[in-house]
Amino acid sequence: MTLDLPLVARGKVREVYAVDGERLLLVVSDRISAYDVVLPTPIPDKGRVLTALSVWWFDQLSPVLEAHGAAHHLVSVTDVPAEVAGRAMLVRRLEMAPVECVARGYLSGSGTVEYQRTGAIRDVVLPPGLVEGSRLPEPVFTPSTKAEVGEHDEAITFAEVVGTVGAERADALRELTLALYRRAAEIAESAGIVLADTKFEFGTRAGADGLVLGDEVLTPDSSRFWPARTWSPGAAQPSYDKQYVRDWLTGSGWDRVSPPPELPEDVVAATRERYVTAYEQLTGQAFV
Ligand code: Q0N
Repeated sequence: MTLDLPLVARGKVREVYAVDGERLLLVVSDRISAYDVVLPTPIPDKGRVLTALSVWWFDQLSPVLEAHGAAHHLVSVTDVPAEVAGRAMLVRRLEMAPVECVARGYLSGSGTVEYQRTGAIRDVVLPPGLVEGSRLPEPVFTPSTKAEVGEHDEAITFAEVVGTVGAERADALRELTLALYRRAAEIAESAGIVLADTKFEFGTRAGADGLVLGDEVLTPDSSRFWPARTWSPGAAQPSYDKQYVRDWLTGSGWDRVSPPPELPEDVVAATRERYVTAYEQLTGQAFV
C-alpha cells in the first residue's frame, strides 16, 4: 500500500502523510511488533480496531480536554482515501511538543527497572516495597524523549521538560496528562481493564494557546492494558493483546536476533480476537 501523498513520518506500524498545509493523514497498519521487532505476519483488522478505539477515546476524553482549555487533533475518519478507510485519521497539523507525556498508575517495564535501581523514576520518588505490577499510590508523570525509529525513548526529569518547553507549558503538559490518565483509567476499570500506563503526545496550533492532544490515544500500542481479573503484582502481567504472540515466540526457538518467524494462524486468530474484544469490552459496542 502506498498513498500518493508525501510521507512525513513513519513508525514501526504507522505512517503519517501530508494532506495539505493544515492537515495530516495518520495511517495505522495491521503490523504487530513484539520484543521490539515488527513480525512478518499482520493481524487482520488491527489497524481498524486501533483507529476505532482511538477515535472512541478522543470522544470520551473531550470533557477533560475542554476543562483544560485543550482540544484533540482529530478532524475526520470518513474523509480519507478509500485504500485506508477505517484505519486512518485526518488530523490537524500541529507544532508537536518534543516530549512523550507518559502517565503511570502502576509500576511496569522500564519503570520497574529504574525503580529497582534507584527507588525512583528520574525525579519521581516512589515508596519502598513496590514490585512489577504494583498499583502506585497516585498516578505519576514520567516524561520521556522522543526516540528515533530503532531507538528507545529515554526517561527525563520534569526539570528537563521545563528546560525544553518552559515552566508554564511543562506544568500544563503534566496536569493534562494526569487528568486524561485518571479519567481513562476510571473508564477502563469499569470495563474490567487495568490501564497500567499510557503515552500521550501534545501539540499546539499557531496563534492559539491551548494544548492539542495528538497521535493515537489509549490503544494497546500506546498503553499497557491488563485484564483486571488476573492482575496480581509480583511478576509480569499478561499483556491484554500480545500475550499469545509472546508466548508462541518464546516457545518457537527464535533467538530474538534473527528475522522473526511467521506466526501460525491460530495465534493470529487469537490475537485478532484480543484486539476486537478489547474494543468491545471498553466501548460496549460491537466491532464492525
Ligand atoms: C506527528 N508524529 C510522531 C505515527 C505517529 N497532528 C500532528 N501534527 C504534526 N505532526 C504530527 C501530528 C500527529 N499525530 C506526530 N509524527 C508527526 C508520532 N508518529 C510516529 C509514527 O507513527
